[in-house]
Amino acid sequence: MRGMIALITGATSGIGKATAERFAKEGIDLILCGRRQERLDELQNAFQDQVKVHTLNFDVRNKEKVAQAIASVPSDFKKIDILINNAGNAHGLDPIHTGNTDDWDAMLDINVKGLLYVSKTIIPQMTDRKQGHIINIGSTAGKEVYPNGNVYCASKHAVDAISQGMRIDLNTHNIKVGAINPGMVATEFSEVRFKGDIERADKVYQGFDVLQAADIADIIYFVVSRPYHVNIADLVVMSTAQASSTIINKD
Ligand code: NDP
Ligand code: 8X3
Repeated sequence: MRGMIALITGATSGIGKATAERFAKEGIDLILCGRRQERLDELQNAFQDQVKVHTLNFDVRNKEKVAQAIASVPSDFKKIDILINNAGNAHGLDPIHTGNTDDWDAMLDINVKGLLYVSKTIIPQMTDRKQGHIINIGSTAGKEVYPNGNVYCASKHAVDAISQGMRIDLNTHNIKVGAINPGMVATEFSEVRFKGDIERADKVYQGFDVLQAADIADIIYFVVSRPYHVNIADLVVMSTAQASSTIINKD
């Protein structure tokens, strides 16, 4: 896959970071996006001996900044072959009647609108070339709803619908669109959800053999490395111990 270029949102942590590592190992040049500049710099230093790396610091919520950042990539990074729409998080875990409206805004603005803004900026160069691969990171929360998951689940159901819509609308443009929907993965996800309460976050992933970010990165690499006529459209991936959002075989 040497010579291909991937843009990964949310590359500073978790699934996005592990995917960047995996892609670098496979020779895929990288445009890495996130808001934490120090981490972007660390990633650039870590991978630049393996592949070409360009970093972009922007908040996916800001549509002007998204467009400016992506327009600013040097000419040798303009032909983006693979877009990994991964940036996102849950904010809060509250019943609908006591939920925090700032949390709702964050989840819908980042997970749904941010994904759309990034996609809108990148898709035209794919349709022009009649080639490209978009992978949206959904969730089991986009396939079912769990107690107190309300708006996060809604945001991931929206990602599910957007993935299907993209696949339909981009069909005649020869563009591959797929979604990968993980169950629980041990990342900074719960730390963000519980607003820095590490003890509470750690408990989410204790007592069972939870998926790691590298497990998802392996699958993402498998998906992007299929021949061009093969499109893995939709995958649900859970740890063996997990049967649904609420059924987990814990010690
Ligand atoms: P992490 O918290 O480890 O990573 C989230 C990434 O998103 C970070 O790189 C963060 O970068 C970026 N991000 C968050 N908000 C913004 C923003 N406003 N603008 C730009 N970038 C942003 O979580 P995960 O790796 O677990 O999450 C990645 C994706 O996987 C998300 O879409 C999540 O919903 C999904 N997912 C996670 C699961 C899990 O159990 N962990 C399971 C199923 C799906 P920075 O802060 O530097 O901007
Ligand atoms: C993350 C998985 O079950 O914590 O999307 O919502 S879950």
